[in-house]
Amino acid sequence: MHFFVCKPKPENTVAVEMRLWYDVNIQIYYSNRFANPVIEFVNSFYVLISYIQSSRKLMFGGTSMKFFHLSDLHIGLKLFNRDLLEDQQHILKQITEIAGRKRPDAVVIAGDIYDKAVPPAEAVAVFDAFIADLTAAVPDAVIMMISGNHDSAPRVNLFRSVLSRQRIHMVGVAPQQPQDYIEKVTIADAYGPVNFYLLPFVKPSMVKSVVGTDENGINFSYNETVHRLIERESVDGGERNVLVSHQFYIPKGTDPESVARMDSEIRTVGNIDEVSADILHRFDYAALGHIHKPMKVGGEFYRYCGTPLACSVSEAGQQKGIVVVEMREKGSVLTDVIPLKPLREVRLVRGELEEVLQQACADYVTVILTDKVDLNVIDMQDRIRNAFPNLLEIRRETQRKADYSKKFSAGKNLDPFELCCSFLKEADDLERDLLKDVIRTIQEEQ
Ligand SMILES: [Mn+2]
Repeated sequence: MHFFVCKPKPENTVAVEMRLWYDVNIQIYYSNRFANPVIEFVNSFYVLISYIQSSRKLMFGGTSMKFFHLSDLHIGLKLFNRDLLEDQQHILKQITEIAGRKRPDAVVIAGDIYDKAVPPAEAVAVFDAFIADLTAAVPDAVIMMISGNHDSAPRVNLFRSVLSRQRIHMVGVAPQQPQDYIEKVTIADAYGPVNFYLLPFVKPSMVKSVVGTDENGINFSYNETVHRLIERESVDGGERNVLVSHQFYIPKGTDPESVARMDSEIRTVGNIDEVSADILHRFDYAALGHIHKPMKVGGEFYRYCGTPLACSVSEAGQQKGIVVVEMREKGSVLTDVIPLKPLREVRLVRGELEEVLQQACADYVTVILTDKVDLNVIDMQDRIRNAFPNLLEIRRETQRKADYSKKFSAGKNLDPFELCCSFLKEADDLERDLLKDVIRTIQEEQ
């Protein structure tokens, strides 16, 4: 439960203050026009009830605001041409159920709502159902989301001002003009206001009319752009502030190549999109999206929550979850992760064919075969597909490749067997025996 602190006193009202409990006072503002005494009474009754609920929390603890940090839903994503909509529906339903139980004051989705800028109609329907279910499960919660690099900014921005009146803030488009600022949504709890800065994904070209260009009229780097965009905001350091953003933040001085990136992320050549995370220090918490593996960026409270559902085989084995953030008094933030259980895991199954077949399951599986002997390809594929109805791909680990890096030393007088062995370096005893047989047969035929 949250309540909005109404300060200063609204115009044309009379304040009536009463003591509720010990030092908990409430103020009710009556319109001094008394247009309709019945409505005035009903309104003040609602105000009273909401203050009593808040005050109860104040007395029994748990007054701080809690929010869910999610990102990278990638609704509509296909994994090896397999439609994940059923899996995505399952995970979104789980998020809704957890929200119903934990009752967060806000739910934040830090970009990449959809996988494609123009999502298929079925994906839009899944997202629509998710938001409808979520608002039904937690009608008091404020829902905030931004567009990611996979989303279409103007599409996410649709009905932005209309939806904001329903406490749903869908911010698709970043500031466009010098007079525009990052959308700020303020929610108050017993400790005062918490300001959420909702910054959608930006490319330098998208905000050059706001942050400017260098002396030659060339766009600034991603790093310079995001820094300038955030630095021009007047962030009140005395209040609690949260940044919601979808960029590639890395701790200052870190090599971007050292950050574990997933196959489902769009990467820029030469990591030109990196942004130094020192800019995040203006905030008490940064709810980030873009990196698909859950990780922190140079601090406990600057973090990527990761995808709620694995979007690529490279994410196999990662525990996905919702980051629950509790904002207590200024300087005190608590985080917790609630694990999510997918309908089907994304897994790697590695081994020789017979071992692999014993691990039959309905998960999304990439099979890595380590067999050195040749397999009947058609038969092998059929057997694997039977064992794994949701097979993604089959990889062969032992691929015989010629080593072109070394020069062939024709000067050495090698017999045919030695020559072949020097080429097939990894051959085992069985294969060597086979090789001997073949060479002998050929020599006998000559
Ligand atoms: Mn993403």
